[in-house]
Amino acid sequence: MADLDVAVVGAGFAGIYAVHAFRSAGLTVRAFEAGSGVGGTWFWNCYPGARCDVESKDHSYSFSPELEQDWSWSERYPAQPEVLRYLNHVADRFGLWPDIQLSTRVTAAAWDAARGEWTVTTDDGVSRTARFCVMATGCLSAHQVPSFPGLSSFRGPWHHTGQWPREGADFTGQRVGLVGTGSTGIQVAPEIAAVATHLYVFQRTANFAVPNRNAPVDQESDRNFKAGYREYRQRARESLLGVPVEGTGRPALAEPPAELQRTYRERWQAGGGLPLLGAYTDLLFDRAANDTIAAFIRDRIRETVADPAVAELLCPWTYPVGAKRLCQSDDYFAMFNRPNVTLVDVRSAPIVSVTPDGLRTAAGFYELDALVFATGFDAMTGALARIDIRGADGVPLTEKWAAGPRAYLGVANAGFPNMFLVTGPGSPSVLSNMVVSIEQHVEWIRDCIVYADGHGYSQVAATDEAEKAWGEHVIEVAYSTLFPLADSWYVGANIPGKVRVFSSYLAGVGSYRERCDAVAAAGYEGFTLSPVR
Ligand code: N01
Repeated sequence: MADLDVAVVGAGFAGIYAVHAFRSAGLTVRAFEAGSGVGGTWFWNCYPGARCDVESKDHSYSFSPELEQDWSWSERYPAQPEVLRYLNHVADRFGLWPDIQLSTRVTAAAWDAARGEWTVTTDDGVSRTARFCVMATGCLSAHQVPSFPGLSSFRGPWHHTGQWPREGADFTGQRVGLVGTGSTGIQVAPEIAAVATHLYVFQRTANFAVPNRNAPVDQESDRNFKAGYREYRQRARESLLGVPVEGTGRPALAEPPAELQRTYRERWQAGGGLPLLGAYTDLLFDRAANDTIAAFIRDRIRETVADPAVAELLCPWTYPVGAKRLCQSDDYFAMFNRPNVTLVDVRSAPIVSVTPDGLRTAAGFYELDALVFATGFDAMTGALARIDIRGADGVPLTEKWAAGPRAYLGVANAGFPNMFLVTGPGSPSVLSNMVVSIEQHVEWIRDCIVYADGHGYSQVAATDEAEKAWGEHVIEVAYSTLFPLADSWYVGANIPGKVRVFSSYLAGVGSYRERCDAVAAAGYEGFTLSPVR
């Protein structure tokens, strides 16, 4: 008999809820977490300025109406320490700690066909068996440091934002180089600039960013909002992106120019990326429509940045707005008006090497005391690829995914029976409100296991045909949008040599949920369920 009903890998938003949900269904469960605390992405990304770009009322669990009512967020967009406090509170409140094993990295997971169970091995050298294995490993948890020649010779400290030192890093009085200007770089830069003698921002691709208009949450509006929280959550579940967004319902290209500008301005003033991207029905589908919002944002950059040459360099031109994650910051562009900040274009003159004293580009040398890499992640597949996962006949997952990741509904892999992925490739995942998607997946997986147990099945395995058809559908939907036009981590373009595959399902969390529910209602269509031998 297996040690556990379910082994869960990871204890971020997904793993924490998985422990609660599976346990509540009467299953024995243990989550293995590499970090010394829970939180996943919110544990590791403790760099200064780390903040969620989804509002706190959305970036929170909906499974417990009591939790939802009792917890009050202090800010519209929660900062990393507050999200971490929230997740620790959830673990306390639901008594999850006995079933979460911290500081334990899962190194391997192997399917034992004869016994019909997974053997999960951890870095303490211990192996446990489990009937089911649930990968709650996160989409953005394998950080990526570029292989610049000479990095090991650098005399000062260097940090990747995704592995930030828990004791913090003090840049007071230092010359700091920051590589990377995605969501993370844009958040950390103003914090470093506020204390450093000088900050050099090494930019390869300019990024669109919109204001947060972050503000404290006042108690009265919090009370009023919470009175309708259940209905709001339902709308979120049925929505496109897992956040209810009020659009105009009209295409931008049919809008009179003055009205278009008025709408963009209003939404820019209110803050947040989703209200802008959701303003018109064609913004993510038609390049000409998208150009209208791109031009609007470039104008705001020019308006904010005093030096016209710097402003031009900060203006993105090479991809549609939203096709890379739309960044959010209240102070990134204005930061370039500080005398102690220099923008360095490493598109025209790439980084050549790191020396003991600084960083060399094709055009010059920058003397530095510290280096910060906000260079992103091996997204979607990286965390799984770093575990030796072997399915039926010992086939490694990395081999199966050599031509790109595939998973039926983004939740199960053909050839890997009784293994489930939370927000895996082929599900809405990173192009949705992650917490909405996590809850939906965890509940669907729980129900599937309960169904199998209740009907005398010991094995649940996605079929090749179902997985293939789903993969084709995901790609077809993606290519009806503008998303594939960017060299983004959404397609794996940020990792040298990675196969380029668009791996998020873009038809919306509402219709995706319907599809998953229909699969379940049809007795898990697309899966083979095998009886207990
Ligand atoms: O990573 P990224 P991130 N030389 O991959 C540059 C979520 N998130 O950590 O664009 C020079 O987006 C790279 O340049 P380029 C969110 O979903 C959320 O910022 O490839 N530069 C790019 O500028 C987000 O999308 C929040 O040309 C190099 C940057 O590094 C995701 O995490 C906050 C380079 C990497 O950008 C990832 O964001 C933070 C090289 N060799 C993150 N290699 C919020 O909730 C890479 N770059 C707000």
